[in-house]
Amino acid sequence: MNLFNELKKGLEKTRKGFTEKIEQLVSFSTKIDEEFLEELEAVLIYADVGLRTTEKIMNNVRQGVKDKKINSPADIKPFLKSEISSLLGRDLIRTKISGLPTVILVVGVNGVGKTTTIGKLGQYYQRFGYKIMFAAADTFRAAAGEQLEIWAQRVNADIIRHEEGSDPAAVAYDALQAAKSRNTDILIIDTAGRLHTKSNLMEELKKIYRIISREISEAPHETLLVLDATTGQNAMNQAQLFSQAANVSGVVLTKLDGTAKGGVIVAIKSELEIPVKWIGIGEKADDLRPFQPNEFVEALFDDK
Ligand SMILES: Nc1nc2c(ncn2[C@@H]2O[C@H](COP(=O)(O)OP(=O)(O)O)[C@@H](O)[C@H]2O)c(=O)[nH]1
Ligand SMILES: [Mg+2]
Repeated sequence: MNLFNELKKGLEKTRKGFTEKIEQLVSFSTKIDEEFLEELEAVLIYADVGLRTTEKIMNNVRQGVKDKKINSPADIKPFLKSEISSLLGRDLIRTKISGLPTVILVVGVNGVGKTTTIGKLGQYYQRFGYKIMFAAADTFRAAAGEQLEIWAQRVNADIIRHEEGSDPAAVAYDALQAAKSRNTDILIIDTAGRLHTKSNLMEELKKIYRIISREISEAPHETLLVLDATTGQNAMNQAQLFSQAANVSGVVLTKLDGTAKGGVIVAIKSELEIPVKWIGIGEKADDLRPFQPNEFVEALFDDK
């Protein structure tokens, strides 16, 4: 299967819950009336496009009807496609790999897919011949370190790991020293995400952040916030929370394959000031993609 079809497959649930619902609505409607517009709004909300963004889109749809850009239900799909396309923007935003090492800090609550994403990032960058190191700064669960260790072996990355329960900032510090002395290109730091100790977690992240930028002033070059697409609007709240503790520079939206609520990506892009940089569409090493808005919209709306 080629990359585009794999992406389409990863978005299958959202295609069913969103694109196909729009197609059904269109095929059962003869004209655009208030009832049609209400049902369209419900489809957007169900797909977790978010209240504010849905309102914005619906205002444009109503305006489009007024301006006669939308004349029949059949005009809705192409109109929505171009609306969503313009909300998502066009640019692929890559992490610049420069300086030895480029430091990527990965944050987010438990279970969203941080460690898996780090493994997948390792797989992605390894293909370009970069020397990669992981730092297991989630020291709260032994399993987290073991999981990262397995990924490190699989993608041929170095790993710095301390005992369970040790200071995460110390792991980050050691990893930075090791990465500098071993000429590592990319150092990716895993962190813990226990939300029940919210303020501690945020303090801990700030401390890790301080240590990193003390050792390398431009670092972390990237702070990726991992959000689980299946949690829909909850992901939006997490984004707000984490932005306060760390200078989040990009979002990784995982588990798009497991949800019909993939519309959350539109809400993230249009309501937060943080770009989506990667999307996760499965559990395997290759199931992480740089987020390309154009390709995403094509895959979402493709009717073949
Ligand atoms: N289906 C699917 N599962 C994922 C994806 N990313 C991560 N997972 C799964 O989510 C679970 C939690 O991932 P983990 O990396 O341990 O989360 P962490 O606690 O944030 O480090 C694991 O079972 C992963 O395989 C994804 O894009 N799609
Ligand atoms: Mg983890």
